[in-house]
Amino acid sequence: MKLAGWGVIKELIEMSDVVLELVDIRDPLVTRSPKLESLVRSSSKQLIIVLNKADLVPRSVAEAWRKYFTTQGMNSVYISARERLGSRVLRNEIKRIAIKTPVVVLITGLPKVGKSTLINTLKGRHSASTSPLPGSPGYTTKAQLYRVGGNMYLIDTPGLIPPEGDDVDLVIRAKPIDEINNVIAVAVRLINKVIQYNRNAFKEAYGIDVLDPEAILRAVALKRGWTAKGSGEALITEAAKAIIRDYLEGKIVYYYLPPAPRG
Ligand SMILES: Nc1nc2c(ncn2[C@@H]2O[C@H](COP(=O)(O)OP(=O)(O)OP(=O)(O)O)[C@@H](O)[C@H]2O)c(=O)[nH]1
Ligand SMILES: [Mg+2]
Repeated sequence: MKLAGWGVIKELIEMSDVVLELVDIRDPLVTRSPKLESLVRSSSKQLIIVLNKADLVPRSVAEAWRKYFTTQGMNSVYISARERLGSRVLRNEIKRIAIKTPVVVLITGLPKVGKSTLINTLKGRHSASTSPLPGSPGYTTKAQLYRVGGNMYLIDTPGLIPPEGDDVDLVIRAKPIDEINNVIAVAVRLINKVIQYNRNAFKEAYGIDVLDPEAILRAVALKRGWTAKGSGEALITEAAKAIIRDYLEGKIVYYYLPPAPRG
């Protein structure tokens, strides 16, 4: 995993007409990027907040988040890239706000929000890679465009947003799991965050019916047979990594409702 940084994102934004900001619907407020949003605004391109992984939450919650963002004057849709749900709504929203045709679409988002999955969903089986659109500003860059519909092109390179912030969700997205420092402490933070919103999350994911983070780590290790030879002690470092991986892959579920509108 190489984090390309903001320079590349800026170039990609310049090539595009509509920018999709993918966020994880389990925690949209933490996985959105105010910095990306202000870059898009100042480049006068259009932005859609795409709430991905909507298969993990009740529809009413997905609706509440969509409303929350639209009330704030932002375009927003919810989808499940993995389950291929909502892509028609997304395409229609892109067409609705596009100020030119053909429209060039860029997918951006933090690591593991589902960018590659969405690119594949939109490409479908039939789309072919095309050379850069003649006359488009991206003509000189290396990025390829995929034709994903009559008048719609998708840039093949996602804009990878570097995670910046202290929330544990951002900490685990910032590095490959094997390079995370104090991985047990990080997993404990993650477990506590998840439990705060869903006391049953680890019961649902692993059938483990305890709430103490270290007990959860031990139980996951024992369940998977990860014990030290000789002592038989649970290898909780391995369990910590597994929980982080499972969280990023969407196997651990929680959600919360958007804040009430002010005023
Ligand atoms: N439940 C659920 N999981 C999803 C969805 N979309 C993607 N995922 C999972 O999320 C994980 C990350 O998806 P990717 O498409 O690789 O995400 P990415 O943004 O391309 O990640 P990087 O390339 O590492 O930045 C994978 O395990 C996917 O299966 C979705 O709609 N629902
Ligand atoms: Mg990817």
